Amino acid sequence: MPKVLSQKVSLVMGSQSDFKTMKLCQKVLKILKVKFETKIISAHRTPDRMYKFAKNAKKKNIAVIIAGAGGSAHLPGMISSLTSIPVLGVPIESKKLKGLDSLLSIAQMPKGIPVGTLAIGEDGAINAALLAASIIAINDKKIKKNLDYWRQSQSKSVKKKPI
Ligand code: RP5
Repeated sequence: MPKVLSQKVSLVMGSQSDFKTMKLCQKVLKILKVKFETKIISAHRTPDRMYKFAKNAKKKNIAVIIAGAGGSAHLPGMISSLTSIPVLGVPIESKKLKGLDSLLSIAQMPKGIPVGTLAIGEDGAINAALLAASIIAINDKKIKKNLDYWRQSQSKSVKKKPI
């Protein structure tokens, strides 16, 4: 029987400076035991790297791409234009506009090439990992179990009354 490779998430970001936020994504994927790889890919500083990455992603059994970018954040949209693998965009909080620029750049994709857009910054990074895990869980019972357990623990951690 041929070995079925389990599907992987690819976590990419435009700059080393994005890792402060995107490492939370890694943290959640690790907790949920989702396989992933992490790369720096910039749409404008390393366009060849971006093209090669997006074109080879399917062959590498990547099921979901999470792309974090800030400012004029075209990385998620450009990757999505090169592959039909679902792309989740995390708007990084920028210095000048607090990430509103990143959010609008990622969310306002014209029709035809979608990017699933999360919240600005750390909340977005964490939710991108959870959403990627949910997509993987469609075909992976172990990940579904881990995700269900994570949600139950979250519910249990909420106190019934404030102290
Ligand atoms: C974007 O420009 C990156 O995603 C980053 O958020 C932003 C600033 O990059 P650096 O100047 O810190 O490398 O491409």
